[in-house]
Amino acid sequence: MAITTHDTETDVQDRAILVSLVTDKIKRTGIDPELSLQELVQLAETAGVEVLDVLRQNKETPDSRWFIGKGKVEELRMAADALGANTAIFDQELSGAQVRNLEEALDLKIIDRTQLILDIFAGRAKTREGIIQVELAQLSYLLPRLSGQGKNLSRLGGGIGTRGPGESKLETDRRHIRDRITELKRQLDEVVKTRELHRERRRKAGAVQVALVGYTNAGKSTLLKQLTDADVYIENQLFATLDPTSRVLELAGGKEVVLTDTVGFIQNLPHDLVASFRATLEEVNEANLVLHVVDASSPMREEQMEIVQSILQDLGASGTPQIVLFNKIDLCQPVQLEMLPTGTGYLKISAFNPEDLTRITEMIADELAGDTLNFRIPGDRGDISSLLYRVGEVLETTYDENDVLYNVRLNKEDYDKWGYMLADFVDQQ
Ligand SMILES: Nc1nc2c(ncn2[C@@H]2O[C@H](COP(=O)(O)OP(=O)(O)OP(=O)(O)O)[C@@H](O)[C@H]2O)c(=O)[nH]1
Ligand SMILES: [Mg+2]
Repeated sequence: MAITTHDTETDVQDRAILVSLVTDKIKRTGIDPELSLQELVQLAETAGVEVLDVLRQNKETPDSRWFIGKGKVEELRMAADALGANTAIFDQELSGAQVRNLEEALDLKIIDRTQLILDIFAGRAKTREGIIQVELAQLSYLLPRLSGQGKNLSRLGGGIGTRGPGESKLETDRRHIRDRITELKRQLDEVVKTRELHRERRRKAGAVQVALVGYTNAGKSTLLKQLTDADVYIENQLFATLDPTSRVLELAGGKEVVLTDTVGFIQNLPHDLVASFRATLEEVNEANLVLHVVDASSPMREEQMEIVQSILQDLGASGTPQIVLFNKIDLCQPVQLEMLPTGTGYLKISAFNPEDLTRITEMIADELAGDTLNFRIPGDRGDISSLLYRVGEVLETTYDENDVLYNVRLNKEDYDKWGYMLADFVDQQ
């Protein structure tokens, strides 16, 4: 993707120069700094920022005072003057002192990747839960950056545009922010309890949960919409979805599952955000099956898949059965298609191809269907027979003297749940 710039100018728009510092430490992470920078451009544009230019520097370690080297600070000042920038956005996380020093030296608004992501989330939050979680993440990010901030406090919290925690909330001191954090956590606890009640109800109703997860912009919401006609927000931008949306999906064969769309993941997802969004992300933990949606056309496909897997691991959901959906194959080059892994658990799809949608529901049905087992039930154990009909799908019934032989399809969860009653009746031959 080319670095895009815009010519249109509005009064309120942030006009930014992006800055990337590649240190030895970053090189060791294996993340391509150029791809990361491309992503930063997308993030900035998503936040409504006009990207004017990009500056890069290679340096063993960051400068403790300026983050970038002194000479680069000068270069940034000249570029900002020449292009009329009012903001500099750094691709790596800055300390509070570095932000302050740069702001004073350059008279530019200084923002780092984390703050930019938090700003985008702030603009997206719609539900009470989402709004509380974002503010909590913003304040947690801000708090350690306030030391010695004095009167400049409100300036730091400004963020992109007029969003962010807002000046009114930040004009007081750290103690007030701590109080606010405590209050937000209390409110969040309440909302979380309500969410847990809903979840509990769904669990009791025996609903099978399927979660759409994946890197931001992979096509999760598009798939939810295509599969269930849900009226959800879809945009070619990062973090279009913030709050989980659930819809009933009917599978081939008539079985129904609850399909949930979730917030997209991204590399270096701010830690405060993950912590604050734990309740929302727990929807993923509850899932019986994870549909991992991948943008197969992305040059960062492999890195993105790894990032998603590591976040799933952090959430404790790495053991949940998973189907990988390689989406957007209509945008793939032939060579990209060839490189995609094949086999069970993988599907190559386009969200807009109805045949692929059918293949998805078939694969979900297969995955949830589980294995078939043979049971031998004595004629006087009608209780066990009816349990089999209730929890499994009886495929075949035959009679052998006083016993009834059943061939039953039973998924793993139901077998785990009812095994203590059924195990004695499994027919080994
Ligand atoms: N060409 C093509 N575009 C697709 C396909 N699936 C989704 N898109 C487009 O990709 C963009 C992102 O789709 P979304 O469904 O919003 O992606 P998401 O994964 O929900 O993204 P976030 O909510 O931001 O995490 C939209 O412009 C979709 O129209 C596909 O199979 N082919
Ligand atoms: Mg979405």
